[in-house]
Amino acid sequence: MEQIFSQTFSDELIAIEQQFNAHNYHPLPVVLEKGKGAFVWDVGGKKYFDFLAAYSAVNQGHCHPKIIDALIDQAQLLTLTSRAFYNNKLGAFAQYITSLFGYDKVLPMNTGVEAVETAIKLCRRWAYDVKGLKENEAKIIVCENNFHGRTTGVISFSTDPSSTSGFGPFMPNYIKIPFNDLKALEIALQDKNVASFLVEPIQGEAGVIVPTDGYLSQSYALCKAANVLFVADEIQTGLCRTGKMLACDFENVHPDMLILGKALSGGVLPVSAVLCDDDIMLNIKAGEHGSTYGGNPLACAVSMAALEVLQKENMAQNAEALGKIFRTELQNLHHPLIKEVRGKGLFNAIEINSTNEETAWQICLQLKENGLLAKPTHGDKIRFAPPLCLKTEELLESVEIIKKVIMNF
Ligand code: IF1
Repeated sequence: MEQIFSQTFSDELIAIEQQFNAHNYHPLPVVLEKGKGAFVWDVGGKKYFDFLAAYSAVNQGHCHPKIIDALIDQAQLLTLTSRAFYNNKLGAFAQYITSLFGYDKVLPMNTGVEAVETAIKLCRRWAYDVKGLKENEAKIIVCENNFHGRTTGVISFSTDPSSTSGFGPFMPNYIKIPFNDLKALEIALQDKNVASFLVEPIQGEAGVIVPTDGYLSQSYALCKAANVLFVADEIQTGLCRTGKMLACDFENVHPDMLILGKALSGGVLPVSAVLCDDDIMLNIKAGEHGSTYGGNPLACAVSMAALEVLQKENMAQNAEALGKIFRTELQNLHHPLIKEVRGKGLFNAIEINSTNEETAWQICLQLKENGLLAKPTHGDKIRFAPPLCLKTEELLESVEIIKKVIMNF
């Protein structure tokens, strides 16, 4: 009886959302009402392993007590002043995050794509004021199959029709090259009007595409030789997801510009940031960039707690260890349905060996029935990215669920 009630209730909630909310997503048919750590519960009280972690925004685990405490304490004091006035949290946050990542300055924003747009403006301004390029001629090199957000400016350099079709016209001066192709980068860098190279250290939306070892360090070296800024979009790969604080750390690359978002707030409210040194950051003067909520005291308090939790709970080390188990267990399955298992840390995906795009979706529906939530990306790949607080025994239980579904499919 309980099951029928909760299914009916879920259906009603889905119908209401369908009627009054835009249809810009196609969610898995599950209605969630509670999250804690690596788990979420639907309106019928059914518990699931959350293997999406809100696209890596909930690395610290759902409703982490220390982050929620920081939210509640600050929310009862001061939430937003705008940057028209100083507040007592932004300086502390800026000092904390710049010292943690090793940069002179931070420019705080809200969503990831706003930070990407901010990075683009900083690169162009640096190109004109420091590199000496002619106004409006700066170009930025990006990779095919990139995902950096959904504003019209950022989709201007997307190669994914589902991101771009019907949204033109687009911003010019982007050079698109294949990901993980140093020769293509070398050739593109011959254009003297290039300001920067914007890259995801691992391409997430494209299906967790891990580049060859050395790609990041050699790309960085090519950019330095060409006086071009190396800009890492670590919005999804950063903050312990791949087994290090930053994916760039695997190759000891210190990007000229670092873009963070998502787990920067532990999934509590949108916080993003661009970090770089003074010779880049200080070219934007007072009144030339900003946002109503950027750097608000609530976001600063939450973000400092979110960053602290990652370090104190050794989430990078945990991601590294559990990720190895995850990939080994699934690779050893040698199941014909699994074309490839790839990833780094707890940022993984399996590529489904099926001509039918529906297969990955059906597998995710079966996973849901068995208590694990994951979602396909680009048809035939299923991304597995749980919160980094997952325990070893929970990972092993999750792997058993995945194996069971694959074997019975
Ligand atoms: C959706 C994808 C993931 C990102 C990188 C910038 C942004 C994202 C590397 C923009 C955001 C989100 C957006 C969300 C789904 C999710 C996503 F599938 F879209 F591509 F994670 F892979 N750089 N990614 O991954 O950050 O403005 O969203 O805060 O749009 O459906 P945002």
